[in-house]
Amino acid sequence: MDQPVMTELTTVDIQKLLDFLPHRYPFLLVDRIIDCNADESCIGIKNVTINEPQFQGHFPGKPIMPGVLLVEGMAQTAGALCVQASKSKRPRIVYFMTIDKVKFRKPVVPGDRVEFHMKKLNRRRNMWWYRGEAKVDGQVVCEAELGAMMVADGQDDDE
Ligand code: BDE
Repeated sequence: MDQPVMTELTTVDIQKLLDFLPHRYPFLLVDRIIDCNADESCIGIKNVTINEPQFQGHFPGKPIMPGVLLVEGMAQTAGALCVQASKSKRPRIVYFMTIDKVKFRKPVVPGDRVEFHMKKLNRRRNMWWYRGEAKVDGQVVCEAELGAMMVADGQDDDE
């Protein structure tokens, strides 16, 4: 029998998220991150509620989560993951550069708990690529591949 592999899956609660991400109301689109596995993978959680500004207009009388905001939630989840995983204490900023292979599978509505499953595809120097699947009740509602550049926030050189 193999020895059990020791893995430590960590949670980022909302207080820590507010440290890792610069986004604020109405544009912080993740409530919690669970199952962080170093910089490899994690799951962002967003609880969708009718009390969100986008539902005023998308659409009047027919609230549907805009698909681009699901992609933004993926980007924020992956951004928090690579900021948290970078061991350096120097502040970092993540710029998303590419979005590929996006598919919107099912509408997301108030009451849904969206999970942003993010998995690292590749990393080269300061570029990171992630594959994301947004799921509600275990069903994929949106998928995408994201590329981001992480740079020092300030005068410091990267790395
Ligand atoms: C399906 C797959 C992925 N994303 C969204 C859908 C979807 O069903 N969108 N529906 C939009 C919609 C908008 C209005 Br205004 C409306 O009256 C209805 Br009846 C809709 O289904």
